[in-house]
Amino acid sequence: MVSLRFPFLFSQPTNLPGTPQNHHRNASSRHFSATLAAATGVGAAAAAGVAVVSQNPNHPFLQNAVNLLFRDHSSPPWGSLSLADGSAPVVESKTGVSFPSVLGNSLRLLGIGLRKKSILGLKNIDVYAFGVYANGDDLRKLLSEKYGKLSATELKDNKDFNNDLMEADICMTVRLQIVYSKLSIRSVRSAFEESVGSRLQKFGGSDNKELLQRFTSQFKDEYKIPMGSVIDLIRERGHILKTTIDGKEVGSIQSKLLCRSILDLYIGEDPFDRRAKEDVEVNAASFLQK
Ligand code: DAO
Ligand code: DAO
Repeated sequence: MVSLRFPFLFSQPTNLPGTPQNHHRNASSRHFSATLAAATGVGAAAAAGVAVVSQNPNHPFLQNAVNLLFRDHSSPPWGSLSLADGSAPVVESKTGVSFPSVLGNSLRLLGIGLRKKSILGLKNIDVYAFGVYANGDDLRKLLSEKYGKLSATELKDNKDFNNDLMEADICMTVRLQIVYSKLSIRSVRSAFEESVGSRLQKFGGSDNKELLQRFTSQFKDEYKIPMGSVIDLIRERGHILKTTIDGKEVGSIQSKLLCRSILDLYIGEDPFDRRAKEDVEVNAASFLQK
């Protein structure tokens, strides 16, 4: 039994892609879910797919995932749609934060999620919503030879595929949109010493304090990151991690280990939001079959 969830919601068409403070807390939204019994074959999948698609014809991720289910069979009755057709921004359901489906022309939104933080084990706060983007041409060029023949179901939870997504020289961006109103630079530093620091140690082995120090020293004490701030963590070609805050570059570091460690927070073994990771895998897989 394979369960695919689609936790995405649709913003209003008035959202401007790339607008930094595009929170739509009152956006009407629905939560869709489709459970597809792979073992029972195309019939069940078609029934589930039609039911969900008919509720929301503009859902880019959903269309894409449904297309994937049919790729080895006949086209679905409502016609073939691809991620490229879905240009509507996608809204994270709990926070109402909106993500453009395309960033800078070439980066496609693959999944969105929420970063929470537990405070003294007492309460969980929502810190930021995030969207994971990748360049579709890079995905195809670098991964289709190895994985192009596998279905989305086979690629979901496939460790090699997941590792290659994080390690290959694919342009990717993780966009963070802050939803917590009391974020201090001090708490940000200590949070990423813990989150990024543990990954640097895991993948780098030896002492990586210097790299973490270089990363955190980009973020000066005087920076403010109020609610609504947009931070882009951009992996450029050559494993360069460039960081921007509200569109302004704050620093750039060339390190494959750092890029890999940052991506691991979102699509690695123990991600902040498991659903986001699954959606990224399924949607990344869809690029390999085009
Ligand atoms: O106010 O003590 C508090 C809670 C602070 C939580 C900080 C979590 C920071 C997560 C990293 C944010 C990166 C932009
Ligand atoms: O959520 O634990 C985490 C790690 C987030 C890593 C990204 C940090 C970028 C922080 C920019 C802060 C600007 C002052």
